[in-house]
Amino acid sequence: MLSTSSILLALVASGPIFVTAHGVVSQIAFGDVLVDAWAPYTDPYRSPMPEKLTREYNSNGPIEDVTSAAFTCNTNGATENVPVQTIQTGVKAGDSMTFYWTVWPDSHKGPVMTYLADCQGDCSTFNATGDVWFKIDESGYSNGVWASDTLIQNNSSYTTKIPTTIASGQYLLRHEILALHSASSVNGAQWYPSCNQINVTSTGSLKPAGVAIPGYIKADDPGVLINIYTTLTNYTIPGPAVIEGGTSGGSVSNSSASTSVASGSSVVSSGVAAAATSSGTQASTGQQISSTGGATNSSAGSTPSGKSSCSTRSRRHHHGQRGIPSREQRL
Ligand SMILES: [Cu+2]
Repeated sequence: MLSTSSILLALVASGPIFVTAHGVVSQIAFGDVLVDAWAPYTDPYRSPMPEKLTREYNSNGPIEDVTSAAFTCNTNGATENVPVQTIQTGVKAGDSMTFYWTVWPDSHKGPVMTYLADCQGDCSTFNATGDVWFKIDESGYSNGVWASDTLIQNNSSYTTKIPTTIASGQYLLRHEILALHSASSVNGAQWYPSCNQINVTSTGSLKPAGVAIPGYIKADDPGVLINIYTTLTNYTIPGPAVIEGGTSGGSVSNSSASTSVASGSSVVSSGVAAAATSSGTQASTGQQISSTGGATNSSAGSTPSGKSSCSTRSRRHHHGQRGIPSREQRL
């Protein structure tokens, strides 16, 4: 009893620290199907290790070198961007797609971007190098509000959709927040990408031209090397233009925003139960979203994956005392 109380007290006491940590996408809703994304601080230690639709990565910390292999799909130790062998989650083009981030720190202001890469067949054998990435959604800065601010207001979530213009097939889905709080020096901008293997059903036929990630984006691009603490008249979102049929601002800035938030709450609520009971087979079919509702911002951060992503490891990393070799040392 005493130890349980101590743990609870410790959790309560460390609450504010969670808010200052980095973040990850913990769950994704494709239409009415909710799937758990990779949880870097719990999934590697589960037995058997769950297989998710997300390509594995080992930290909720940022990527800061835009020339690094880790810039593609986040960092995973010696080998980055390792394909998931079996999981491709089915997605219908045009359905809503909501990324649930763990509690996102208010200080980490910046744009939100979403890309696809055509796996040219099976994503489990696709390495995603070369000019393969095209952008399907972006949201930057307008009227003093960053996309990250809006994300926080929307229960730490971001809603967009797969364009109906693209052809059916397997794609790698790359969603990221770029945090600009330290971006006034080169490689100070912090990228938080992750990649998910999905199988898209669409009536479209578009095969958009792509760019390389890493490669296309430079450390001194105007939207990357920037002091956001001055008065900004405009902001140039990094990367290529959004493709035909893609979206700007997701659906968070139009009339569907309130719907997204409302359904988002219930998704998170059911997600707690889903995460607690799933054992690695959930990603292929997903969990049906219940309509029980009642979740809040704080409950979003208290899902198992949300809690674990705000570990002391990340806080140490945040202050530059990373205990693992740098990407430069590893490459
Ligand atoms: Cu951070």
